Amino acid sequence: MKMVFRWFGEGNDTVPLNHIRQIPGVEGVAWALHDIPAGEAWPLERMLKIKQEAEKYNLHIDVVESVNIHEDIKLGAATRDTYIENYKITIERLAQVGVKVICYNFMPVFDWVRTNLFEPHPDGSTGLFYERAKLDDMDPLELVKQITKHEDFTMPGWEPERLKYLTELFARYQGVTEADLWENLRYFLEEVVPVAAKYGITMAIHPDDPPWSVFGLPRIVTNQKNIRKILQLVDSPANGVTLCSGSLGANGENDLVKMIKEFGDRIAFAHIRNVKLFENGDFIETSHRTKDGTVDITSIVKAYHDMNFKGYARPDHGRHIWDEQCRPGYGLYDRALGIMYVWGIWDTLSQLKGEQSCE
Ligand code: CS2
Ligand code: MN
Repeated sequence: MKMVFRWFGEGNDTVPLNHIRQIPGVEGVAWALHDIPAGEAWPLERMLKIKQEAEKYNLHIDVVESVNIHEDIKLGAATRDTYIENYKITIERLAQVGVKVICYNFMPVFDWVRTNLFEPHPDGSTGLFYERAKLDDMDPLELVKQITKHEDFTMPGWEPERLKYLTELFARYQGVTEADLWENLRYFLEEVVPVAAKYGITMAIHPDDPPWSVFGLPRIVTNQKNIRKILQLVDSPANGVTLCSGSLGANGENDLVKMIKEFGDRIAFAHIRNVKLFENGDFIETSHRTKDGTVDITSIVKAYHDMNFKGYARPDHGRHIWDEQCRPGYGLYDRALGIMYVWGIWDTLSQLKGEQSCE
């Protein structure tokens, strides 16, 4: 398992690279050019600059999260081919700087959705929270206002350029069904997966967060059956998955251990996070520790260990603890604790098996 840490880039992240490299066992950063609008080709010079910065701290840049997909591709609009061509150019350039995995998602309009970024836990820390009844009653524009009211940071997936045309976008999604979204994903994958394969890159789709429809928009990366179907749409090792235990775990019916066993080597990137589910359908992000949430992180790490997982992994969101000034979900402290929890399980299992290292 190759541990990485999500990093938003110089000047755009409160966590500096020299701190990231001090987290035990972290070898690289999961990065992106967050200011480039979806649909544009990423410039090579910018990629080279990130590589140079990371390498100063002995960190690799093998994993990109995310190269976002233009809405016209998800909508299957006539203009999609231009954006797909740009995506292919980005893949080719990313390969030139040594990237191995591209994480992306296929959620219409929004990326992850929560109703409160600072919901208190009993111990005084806070976590990202989803209140089902509140969301069901909410106008999407109101939610955008709430998520973006903290002007000192942009939240990934809630970039201003994406939100500018929200009303228009919602109108365009009227009548777009799950079947349409499947068809548009198939079209996209048939175009880009052969290019990724040619350049030794794996495309790794991230599950929808939460894994159900919000605001009436279709969502399809939601469960084992659908992920199986996605991997079969283009049956190539270059068509992989980012298995996010936090996103999928928000639906108590998703069995992550079963998914790890089934998808095996097609998991290019493991996101490890715990969430606590409530009976009314609400959930809150917790520490990584198994007993703090509903997701059995211990068994998940064991399943990766049992299959001798060689892919990349990262802690997913963390809580907001110790008054850290940071982007909610993306502080240093709780994510670093999460990494140590994962290594604790991993190394113990290795030792029980008579292995030496934490590779
Ligand atoms: C999520 C997403 O995993 C996460 O941190 O909050 O923002 C994720 O990065 C994207 O959906 C991947 O494309
Ligand atoms: Mn994730």
